[in-house]
Amino acid sequence: MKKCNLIKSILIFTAVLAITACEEQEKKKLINFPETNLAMENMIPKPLKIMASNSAFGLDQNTVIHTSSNATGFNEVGQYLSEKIKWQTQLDIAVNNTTNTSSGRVIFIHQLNDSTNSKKEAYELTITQDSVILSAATAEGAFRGVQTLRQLIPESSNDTLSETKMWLISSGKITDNPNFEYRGAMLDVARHFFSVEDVKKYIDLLAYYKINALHLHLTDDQGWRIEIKSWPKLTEIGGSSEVGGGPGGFYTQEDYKDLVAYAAKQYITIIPEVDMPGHTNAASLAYPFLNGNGKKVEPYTGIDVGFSTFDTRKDTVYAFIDDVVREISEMTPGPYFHAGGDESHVTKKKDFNYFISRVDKIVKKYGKRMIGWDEIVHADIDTTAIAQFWSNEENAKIAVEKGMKVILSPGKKAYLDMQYDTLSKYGLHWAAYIPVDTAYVWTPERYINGINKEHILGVEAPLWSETISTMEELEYLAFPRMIGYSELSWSTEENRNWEDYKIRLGNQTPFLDRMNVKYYPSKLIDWKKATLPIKPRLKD
Ligand code: TNX
Repeated sequence: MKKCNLIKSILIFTAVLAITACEEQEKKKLINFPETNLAMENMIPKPLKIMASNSAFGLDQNTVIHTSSNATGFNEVGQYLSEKIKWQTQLDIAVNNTTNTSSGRVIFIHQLNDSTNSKKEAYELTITQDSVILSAATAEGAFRGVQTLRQLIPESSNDTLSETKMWLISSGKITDNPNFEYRGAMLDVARHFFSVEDVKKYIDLLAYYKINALHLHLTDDQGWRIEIKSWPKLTEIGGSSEVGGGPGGFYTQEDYKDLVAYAAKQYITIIPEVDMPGHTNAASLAYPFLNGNGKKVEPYTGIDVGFSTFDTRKDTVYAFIDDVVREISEMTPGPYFHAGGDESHVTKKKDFNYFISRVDKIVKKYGKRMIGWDEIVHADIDTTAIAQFWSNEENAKIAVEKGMKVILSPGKKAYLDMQYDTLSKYGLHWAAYIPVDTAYVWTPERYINGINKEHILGVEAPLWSETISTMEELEYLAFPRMIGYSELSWSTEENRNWEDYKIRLGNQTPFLDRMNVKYYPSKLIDWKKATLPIKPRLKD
């Protein structure tokens, strides 16, 4: 019996020794982590606060993801992170797997039960040697935090640290919250049509940079791109043309719902735009009673603007608009409906204002808040409507005087369809040439005298498509400038700095290349072609 006890004790002692030795070895490995600096990582947009603790979390095949149970949407955010980690590193990381007994390191996506925290996109990321804790009050906040975490995973693993591949994530703490609640991109699918697949790729790219609104310019003189069941000729006739005479195209209602749902999974709100009373040639071609310019309606495939208008004095026109707004609103969970209102050069001023105020009421009837290009401010509209400033500063000031909020899309700074310079392959230059630095170096909070942060809902970068018809051409104009607009709308003024930004931008190449993005390789940026694994800094 005694002998038996002795053997038992020896065995336990040996086991303890073995475990301690293992732990020592593990610790040694940790000690040998290279010194990191979280504050120097290539995050875009730059987070609000970063505190580096100079060590690292080793992401490897034993890492697991846990999410708060019963927290709406958190499990999905965990699954999304796992998919993205797999896509980048090939690691299969289990999410909320209760049968997994491995003692690997943990990424915990945790819901903060702080009812006083009204910042729905805020998050905190605490990275230590043993764990990554991502805390947020909402799944949306967690999703934004996941983008930051993705940006911290290095391109290559560090194989010298352990037998298994390990991706070292710099340690420290990030506290983050957006500067502006609206951070948008606009895509013109009317001048040239872009497929559901193309738009989904754009959404994936936008989500990585924490953009939360995608405004789709669905109708214009050259094409009508959204199926309206009660007015089928809109797409049968109006959908079959585009700039330059190509075949056009349109989204069925199923396509549109698919896009809305795809964007919603990445916490991006789709904002549908039906541009009116101008920019309506395609609609009037399908239903000539809508036309108000007194001319015979012909198909239009050029790029002039300002020649078309709805007839603003016919009740049947408003009955038509009622159907269009109703059908689109029913498929759009987001709070906004964009009614256009730009460049209605052949609509009399008083007719224009009458039109906009009637459309505002229709939009409200279907539970949406109207957004319109800055010309709408002259109409008698509710102050909950939003003016999208693009060219006329006086209009933006009137909006603010009326108590309306403003979205900033200055043509000279934020138009993605402006050429980079005289050599640019695509784009226009009526507002300006916009090189990559000009696109970034401006201050939304002080762009228009008297319009301050409190008046600004956010920033949006429109991409008009007169000169582009393929995804490659879209990418050439949108990237890298769109990445700068993400920082201009998410990060605070103190955290924005061109010299610092351009280095981080140059380091986006692994991601952009992996996404197969044909960005414009501006000479202002030192594009990093390959990232080498970090060399461990051995202490002994
Ligand atoms: C102006 S910006 C327009 C669009 C054109 C764009 C081309 C605005 C509200 N209207 O119709 O596509 O310029 O840059």
